[in-house]
Amino acid sequence: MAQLLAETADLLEIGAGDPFRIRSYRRAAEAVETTTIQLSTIAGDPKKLQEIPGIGKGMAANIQEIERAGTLPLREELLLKYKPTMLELLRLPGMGPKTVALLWDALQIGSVEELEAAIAAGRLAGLPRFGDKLVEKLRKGIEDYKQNSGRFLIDDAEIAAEKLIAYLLELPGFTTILPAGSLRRGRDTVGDLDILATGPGCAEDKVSAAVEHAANYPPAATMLAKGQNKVSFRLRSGLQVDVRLLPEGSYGAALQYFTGSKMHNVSVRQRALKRGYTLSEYALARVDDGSFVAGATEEEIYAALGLDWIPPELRENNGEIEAAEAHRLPILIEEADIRGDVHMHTHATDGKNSILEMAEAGIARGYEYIAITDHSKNLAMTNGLDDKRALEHVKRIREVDAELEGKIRVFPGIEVDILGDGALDLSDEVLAQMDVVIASVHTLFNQPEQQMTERVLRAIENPYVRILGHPTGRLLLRREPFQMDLTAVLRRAAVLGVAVEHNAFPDRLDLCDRDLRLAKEMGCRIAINTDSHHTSHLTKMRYGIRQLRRAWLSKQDVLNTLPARKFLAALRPRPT
Ligand code: DGT
Ligand code: CA
Ligand code: CA
Ligand code: ZN
Repeated sequence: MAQLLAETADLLEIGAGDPFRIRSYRRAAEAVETTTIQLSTIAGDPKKLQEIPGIGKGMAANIQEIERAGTLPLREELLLKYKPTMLELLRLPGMGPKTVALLWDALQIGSVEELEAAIAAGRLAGLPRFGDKLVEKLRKGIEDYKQNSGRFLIDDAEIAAEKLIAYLLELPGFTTILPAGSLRRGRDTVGDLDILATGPGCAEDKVSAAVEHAANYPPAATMLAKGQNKVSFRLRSGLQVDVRLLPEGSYGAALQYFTGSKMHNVSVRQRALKRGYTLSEYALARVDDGSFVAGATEEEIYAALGLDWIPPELRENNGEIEAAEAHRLPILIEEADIRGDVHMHTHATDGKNSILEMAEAGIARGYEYIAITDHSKNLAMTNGLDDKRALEHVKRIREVDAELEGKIRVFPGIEVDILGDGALDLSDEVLAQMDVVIASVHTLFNQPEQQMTERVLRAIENPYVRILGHPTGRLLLRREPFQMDLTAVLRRAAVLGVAVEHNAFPDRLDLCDRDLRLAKEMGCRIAINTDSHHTSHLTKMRYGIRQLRRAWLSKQDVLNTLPARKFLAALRPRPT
């Protein structure tokens, strides 16, 4: 819903529509995005809808229309006026509705392909505002976009999977339905969904009813294939889904096969062959007489091959098979091990909630501590804090901490900007008042590698910096990591005792799994944070946990599994 409303605002803006109207769509999109109320439960009640701040009478009607028809007539109308592909132009970095409007008015460019062709032909050169730099940025952006298109963020994929699974379970006869593939392995982005279902209703003589039920999934926008025990379709978002219905006896074999990764499966199959077995998506069987060995569960298949069961996050052919054989698989970190979240924002800057609300959300999750780390003034569009406001904020945080009487500890902190030359955005005297100083790059992402490396190295030399925030600056599917010698930065961070962050927000997820392994090898301390801008964001911790698990990390590798006092003591010591 939020996306449809935001897209409508974009399309109105491309058409230079009434600014008030545009703003009301944007506000509504934001309201829908952040409300904790499940809109489908109150969609029939315009009064209740209008109680949500940001939703007026007109927007309530729009929400009802979306709930009823799955889209918004105004959006469809505007798309017809331009081109349905217009919206994908907006996903390019540096592209806003005004630029899209300009390209459309001057050159009738309405898709990424057309823009690419126009750049290649040099047709942008004559346009006002399109200097060499911007054109080069767009060219690079198209390259990234094409590389990433067709993949989806892990939270979007998970939500789509959960909805589909809830729908499938409405038909009696299923006992287990799980996502396999990259989603089960916890990869940071997902290409398509592989959903595996089993139960008495999937037995050979009953499966056709289950296939029909799956094929009737209302959000399925395009049917791609309907077979005997398989249905494939595409959702409106473009995400492809393969649903497979399996008899109970081969569910484990199918789950193992479709979880992958391909390279893991190749190694496991070779191992099976060496032991006189064949492994397929149906069963583990003897080569000589084809007799059945195992198939109902993954555990019995791995056991028959002399292996401990391997957590899906490790199945990347990275040494997990050898470790499983030697009974040396790590005990991977779990979400329940996390005792605090130390990167989050409040409405003092660009967050949506108060200090107390964030603390209460932390209590609700069973945390022992949080840190409030708002932005600094360099990020003017977030209303970032200057020295004076930062000190006032510390005072308020301490007051809330005291009011809560130990129900949760609320540490004063800051996410201070690393300026272009590596200096920090706030004075040392102010940083000295904070328990958790996170230093992050938020601007000037395009510096050459050496300059960026020196910039970040200089920043972490500041003795008050305790955590390096989202260390690569990537935005999944939108922005590549900036150029930096990460190894050099991690090496120095380890020496200084500066912890590196894993940012659990699903469009960041940096350090990535590979870099987390590197950080551990270099002896770095690691903290995992959600970077929440809303109380509801604290739950995003789980996406980051998946990445830590993919990096083979255990509880003791991560600082914020420690109790409050030990956590503070494990951070880089304050200068004396
Ligand atoms: P994705 O969808 O690109 O994010 O990545 P996956 O890993 O979900 O890949 P997908 O959907 O193509 O296939 C799901 C799993 O099925 C894959 O991880 C392993 C298994 N699989 C698919 N095709 C093959 C194949 O040709 N050979 C083998 N050994 N396994 C395959
Ligand atoms: Ca997949
Ligand atoms: Ca697939
Ligand atoms: Zn940040």
